[in-house]
Order: sequence, then structure tokens, then C-alpha cells
Amino acid sequence: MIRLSRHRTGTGPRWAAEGRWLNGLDLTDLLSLRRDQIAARVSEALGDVVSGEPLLAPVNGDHEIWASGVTYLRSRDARRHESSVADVYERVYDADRPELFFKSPGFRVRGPGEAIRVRRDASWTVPEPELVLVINAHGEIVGYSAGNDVSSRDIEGENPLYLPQAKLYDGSCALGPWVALCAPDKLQKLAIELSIERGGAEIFRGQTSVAQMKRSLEELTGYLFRELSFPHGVFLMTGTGIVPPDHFGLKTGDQVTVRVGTQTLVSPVG
Ligand code: DO4
Ligand code: MG
Repeated sequence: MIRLSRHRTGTGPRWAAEGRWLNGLDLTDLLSLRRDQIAARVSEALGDVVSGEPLLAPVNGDHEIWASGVTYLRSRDARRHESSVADVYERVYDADRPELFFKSPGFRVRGPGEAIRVRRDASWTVPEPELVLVINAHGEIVGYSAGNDVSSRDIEGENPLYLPQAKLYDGSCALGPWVALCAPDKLQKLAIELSIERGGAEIFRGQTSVAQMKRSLEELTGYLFRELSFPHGVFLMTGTGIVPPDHFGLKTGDQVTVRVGTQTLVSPVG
């Protein structure tokens, strides 16, 4: 596994691998390569050691973040319950074609320690802890990150056609802390955890595993690439298997921790 991180510097964002600067190379360059060429290209570009420059979201501004939904039974059940048109969730869970939606352009993504938000016109907002696939321009899964698909359940529940408003607003997408380059078979059983703190005390904790997902990672990737090309590579959130109980909604001041495999993404709610 190779950890790629993106940092704030005096001359703009810069990428590093395993704590050393990458000279003249960033994630977009690496995602134009085939999977089996990436590690060698990273080694060639390694430079000086990073000296404490703060982490940014591990994504370039022109990357796209897509998401899939209703890939875990828990998500299907929660949405069937919240919605007046419950049938659509049941049908998409069982259908061959998965639900895929556009979540965010890279420039809107919040990184480690950056605030996520509750929409001002929403009354019921939840975090969604998700494995995020990092996919190269050739449609090969080359690594992963941890992600939070923050969602307004009341807006989606009122009418599924409001999904883009429930899913895409300032502070609704967080990723990080890094892109871990690894073989896709290392992702099949990763543990996923969600912890929510309010006033310094944990008020919700849940866990699942990628092994609980109804669909395969290759199946989701295959559908995303069917009729769309991604010359810069693309990020794909793979759906949530953890949904807090119905009485729970995020509030300003909460702190959300998402763990996926070895990555821990902490986000205050601003
Ligand atoms: O159908 C709505 C979105 C589902 C979703 O985001 C999820 O299951 O994670
Ligand atoms: Mg989701």
C-alpha cells in the first residue's frame, strides 16, 4: 500500500507519497496510467520529506466524485421507511442496474478536520460513512479513501427527485485523509465504522464491513464507466451500510468520525 496525501503549501496544493514530496507529479497524472505502472512512477518522483504542511482533501479540483446508493440492506430499509415512495428503493436494491449519482466536484470536497454542514432548510441530516474507490482513466480500481456522503434525509424522503438537493450542497462531501493505493482484492472485507460525538460524549457508534455490500466493487465501477469517460480518473463512494436511528439528526458542534480500513476521517459539523 502507498499513501498519497495532498498538502497546503505557500505555492499552492502539493502531493506527497509516504510523507515525501512528489516532484512534478500529482494524482491526475497517476490516474492517467495503468494500475501496474503507478508504483514505479511514484518511486521515480519521490523527493524531500514533508515538514508538517497541513493535509487537504486528497482530490484535485477537477476530479469528479460519484456515488452509489442502496447497496446495503440497512440503507434500503432506512430509505423505505423515510420515503412516501418506498418502492423505488426496494426496486433499485434488487435491480441489475445500480443507483449512481453525481456527488461533488473535487473543489467542493472537505478534507480531514474541515467542517461538514447541515443544510439550513433541512431538519434531518445524517452522515454516511462509505468506502470510496479511486479509479484510474482505464476503469481500474487503484486504491481507496474514506468518505462521508452527508445527506438530508427529510429532503430525499419528501420526494426522490429532490436527491441532488439532499446530497450536493456546501459541506456535504468529505474525503480523506489520503488515497491509499492498493490492489482491489484488499478492499473486499474492509471494516467501516461511524462514531458521532456531541458535547465531548459519543452519542452513536455503528460498524459494518464491505463484505456486507450487495454488489461487487467491479460491478459498480463497470456501470459508472459504461457511457462516461474519466480522463482524470474518478472517485466513487460505494454506499452506506450504517444509518443512525430515526430520532437522530446531526447538529452544529457535533464531531463525526468515519473509519474505513486504516483511514480515519474526522469532521466537525460547522
Ligand atoms: O437513494 C439514495 C441514496 C442512497 C445512498 O446514498 C446510500 O445508500 O449510501
Ligand atoms: Mg450514501
